[in-house]
Amino acid sequence: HETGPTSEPTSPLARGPVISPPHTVEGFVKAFLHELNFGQGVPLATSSQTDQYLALARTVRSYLMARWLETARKRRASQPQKMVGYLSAEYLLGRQLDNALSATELREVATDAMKACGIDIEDLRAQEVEPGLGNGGLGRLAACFIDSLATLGAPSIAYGIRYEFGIFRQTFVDGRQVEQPDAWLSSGDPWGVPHPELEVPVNFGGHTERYVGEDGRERSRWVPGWGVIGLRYNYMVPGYHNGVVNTLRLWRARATNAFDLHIFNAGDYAEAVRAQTFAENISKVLYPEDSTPQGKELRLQQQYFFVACSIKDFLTHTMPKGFDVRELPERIIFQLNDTHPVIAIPELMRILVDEHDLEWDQAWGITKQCFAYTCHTLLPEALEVWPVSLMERLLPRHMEIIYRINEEFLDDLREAYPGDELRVRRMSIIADHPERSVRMAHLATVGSVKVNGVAALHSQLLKDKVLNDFSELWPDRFTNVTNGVTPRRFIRQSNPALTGLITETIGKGWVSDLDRLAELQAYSDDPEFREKFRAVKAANKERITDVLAKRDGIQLPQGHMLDVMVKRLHEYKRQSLKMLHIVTLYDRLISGEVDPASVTPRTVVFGAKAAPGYHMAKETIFLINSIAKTVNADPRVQGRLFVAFPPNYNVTLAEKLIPAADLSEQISLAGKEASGTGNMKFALNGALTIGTDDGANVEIRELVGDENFFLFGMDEPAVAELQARGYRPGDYYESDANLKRAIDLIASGHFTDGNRDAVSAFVGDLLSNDRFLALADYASYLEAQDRVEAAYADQEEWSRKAILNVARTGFFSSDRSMRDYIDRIWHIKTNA
Ligand code: F58
Repeated sequence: HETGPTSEPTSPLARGPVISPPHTVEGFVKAFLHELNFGQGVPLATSSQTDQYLALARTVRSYLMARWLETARKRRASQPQKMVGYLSAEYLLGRQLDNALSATELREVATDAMKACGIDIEDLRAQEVEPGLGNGGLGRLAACFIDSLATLGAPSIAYGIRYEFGIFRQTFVDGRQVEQPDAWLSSGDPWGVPHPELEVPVNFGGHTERYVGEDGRERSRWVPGWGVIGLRYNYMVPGYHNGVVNTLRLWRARATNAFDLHIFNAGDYAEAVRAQTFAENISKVLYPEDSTPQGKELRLQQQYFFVACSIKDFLTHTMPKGFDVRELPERIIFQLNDTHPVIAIPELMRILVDEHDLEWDQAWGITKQCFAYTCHTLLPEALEVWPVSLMERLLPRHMEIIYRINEEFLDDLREAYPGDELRVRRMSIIADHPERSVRMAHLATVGSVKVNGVAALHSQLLKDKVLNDFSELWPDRFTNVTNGVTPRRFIRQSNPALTGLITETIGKGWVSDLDRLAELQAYSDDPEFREKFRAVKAANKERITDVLAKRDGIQLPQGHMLDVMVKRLHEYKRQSLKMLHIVTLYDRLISGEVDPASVTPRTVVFGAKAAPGYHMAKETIFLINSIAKTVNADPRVQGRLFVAFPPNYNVTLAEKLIPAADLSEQISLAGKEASGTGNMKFALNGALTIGTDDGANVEIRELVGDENFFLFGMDEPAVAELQARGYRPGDYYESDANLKRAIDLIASGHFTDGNRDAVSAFVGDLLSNDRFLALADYASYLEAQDRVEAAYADQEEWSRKAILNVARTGFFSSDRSMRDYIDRIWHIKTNA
């Protein structure tokens, strides 16, 4: 597909450019009706909205496809050229239609074309089910990055897994989370282009055997036990207004024919079908764990499956036939999105040594240059390890290769640090305790040109703590690339009102050059601009009010400050701290301690999914829902405090919610949130942040200025010091009257219909454990929230701060992140 035909085409048609359907209403209507009639097989008159949506999506796809083919043709013509291969187990894409329409400048044409067919395009837009092929920040980051790579015209290809079921759909039953399967493919996959004819075999299991090669050298060979087939699905990734369309290639697993045939011939039909299911399970479902990966065998199968398909695909389809693998470092750099694809390192070694007959040293020299690794965490329990026993059973040849990589690495270490056996053991790729296992982060670090963290503080802590031994050995290998978000989706598409205001003020170049937002600074003192800016916020609040009413039957009160905390539910993110704040606000109102007329009316919106097996997180969800129910029903706080927790927070909801927010909650314990990317989206949409000195909050505050950010809580060194001293949450409870009242009110069963048992586990943990020090930061948080309230009372000043947040956060464009990777890690050339 990327590689051309082997002989010169004879027909003149084969030499001409690809013909796109015309960019006119008429042309679009024609293409649409063609898809509807001959693709869906229905006439317009009797077509359903699903038919119409699918035909519309396929029509837009055909425009993309023309550009995709053209992009590929140009790339072929400019070879050899170094590319980046982005390897990620997750892509949290969000809906595709809007993005494709605006990238290709087809929005008006498509809207008018639908109108000509008697269809409101808005109705069709609502039909799209977002592909939720990711858990949270890491998956959404990958989606932002591929958008930016296309917009920068970077020669790149992204690889991942086409999960049949993405992140679960969250529902609440009696306030408790219940997970439903996300059957995103059930009404078709109009954006995917399948290529079932291009099968990639992937092997597993079996054993290795030694043999002597023709050259007299002793070698190892893998005799696999079983295998599956990888099927290719291409998704098009359009750049913004630049004609480039890149590829996201997702793999689906299918049983091998040979496997089936063998069993069919043995006459066991049922067993053959079972084998099929077994193979297809590999791409069946996204693991819904966030932050703490589960060491499940199927997960390792998924990882190897997509990595093996991707490397094979790159070598055989993207590289020209007969190219010399010794040139690989000049042709590709694979970016490892966390440790999930790290098995790619021994896989490339296996291909070079076993299949291309390279000497070990030469193969290792090449392999080390072909990878770079991004770490997304600081939680020690989140660093992936795989039991050696499992690795040996599933990937015996890879285990051998890992052993040899480790052996040579440890030899080097003993030379560099004679006598320091403790250090050698700490750094080893193989851990001995509590179980012999492979430390994937160590393997990644040893096998990569660069290792990066995702925000300045995080990268520093990686060097100083998590991978300290490695950074001492190889200081130049470590670097930082601060995360970013795509302004196309998270401003232009999600906030058309703000987009209009910015464009009428500074022109439209900012969408692909976000630093230009700085030009808005001059307007922060302009009363007229402030007025318009407030009108944008008000309109976005109206919009989210409509969305939540329709989507969930939630009636948001009007005229409130909108205080939003949306992210995965995790103890380190401290939704519990936010809860304590709400209880305190509520308590102040019902106790008569404050005059209701004097407090700023506030609506708190939560959005959060908990990993299905994460008990404490699920208890927290139940408690938030319980508090919401009680608070919202209490006439004493009506019009002053409201709590909303719409279920199933996803990209589609984020796009409506974030632009409406006044206050962005980024309250993780310092040193635990690697970066955060929601924090960037809120600031860019004119919300002020209340946050700790953590992750990218640090950089946001530096850029927007202390006076435009509500900082609270301990910083990382203070946290470390307190933990070293011995943290005792009970002390804070005893000594802080506000805190005691809030916790006592929860413990009394006030929010759970008098049921104390329903909250005892949560309260017990808070008082005796509180792993993420929520109680220690409570007083400081409360004080910061009081500052927020005072600031919000002065709407002119608040507007100024909000405008400055927008104007000063252009740095957080994922275009800038991608340029950082390109310049400092990948060293590739862009052609746009
Ligand atoms: C997130 N990690 C970080 N992991 O928590 C966040 O601070 C950062 O902004 C973001 O990455 C992007 O760099 C994250 O989302 C996961 O979801 C993994 C999924 C697979 C299991 C382990 C966690």
